[in-house]
Amino acid sequence: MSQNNLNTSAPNTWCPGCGNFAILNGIKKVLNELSEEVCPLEKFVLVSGIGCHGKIVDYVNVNSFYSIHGRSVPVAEGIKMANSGLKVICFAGDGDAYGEGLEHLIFAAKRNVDITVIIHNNRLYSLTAFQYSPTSPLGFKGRSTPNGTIEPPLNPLELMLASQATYLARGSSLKLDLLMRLFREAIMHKGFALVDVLQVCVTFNNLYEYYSKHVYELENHDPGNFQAAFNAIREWDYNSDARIPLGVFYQKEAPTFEDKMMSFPADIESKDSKIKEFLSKRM
Ligand SMILES: Cc1ncc(C[n+]2csc(CCOP(=O)(O)OP(=O)(O)O)c2C)c(N)n1
Ligand code: SF4
Repeated sequence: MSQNNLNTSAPNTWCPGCGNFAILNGIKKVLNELSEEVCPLEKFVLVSGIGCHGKIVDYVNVNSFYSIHGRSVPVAEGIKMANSGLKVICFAGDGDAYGEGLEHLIFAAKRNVDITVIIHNNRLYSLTAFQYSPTSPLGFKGRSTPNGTIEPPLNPLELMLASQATYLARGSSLKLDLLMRLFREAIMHKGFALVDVLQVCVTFNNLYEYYSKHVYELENHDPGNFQAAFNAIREWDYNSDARIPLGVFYQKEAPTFEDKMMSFPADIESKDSKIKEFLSKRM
């Protein structure tokens, strides 16, 4: 079967050399493969927030929803709730998901909603032209912090592990093969999956050389081991000069929010008489 190039007629406005191109090319290849092996393209829905990253949904010829800044995760959750047969992939920026939309991310992970979240983590607000984000390193000089930030960065994977996410990985826009493997695995994972992609913004925060020197692929790591995942995630805190591990940190099987929703009516019925008794005493 010939591969659909999934191109659209929308002119691409990303800067030449932007790491978003690796994410775009990777997801198009993975969607093509999965549409041949797993489910047809019309079963996929892409959701994005607002930011440079958000434009990705304009460039992939698959059903999509352009949501608002910080709200792509709840929109993705809603789509999945309304039609659990769909495979929902959510693209968000670090400002988008780790800043304004952080509480949505935490609760989606805690619920284990069966969606895939791909973070274009360029470690700043790029569309609004160069402000610091939750993952910017300490001392980051941008337009809103000309003298450098005075707060340390958030380690989002550590927070996601504590929030009970069931698939956690880190990729890099410099390593396309690994990125595609992580996208494929995350989409196939049953439950909440997050891939944090170190996406180079060549215009405002060109970390190409830095990442080239520091990233390495995890080896002999057991993603089923929570403590090992925690240690590997803590190896680099988004600030230090430590080596930066890439790959799957954590994966576990757990019932999804949708599975539990399906069993909800039966449970509530069995508790119905107790609820009525409780209410009758208080009325
Ligand atoms: C509700 C809302 N809040 C804030 C904004 C302004 N805004 C648009 S994009 C953006 C930051 C984008 O940064 P990020 O999410 O990291 O994406 P990037 O542009 O770096 O891909 C902000 C603050 C908005 N459009 N809507
Ligand atoms: S400003 Fe940065 S993130 Fe936005 S398109 Fe240009 S290189 Fe990419």
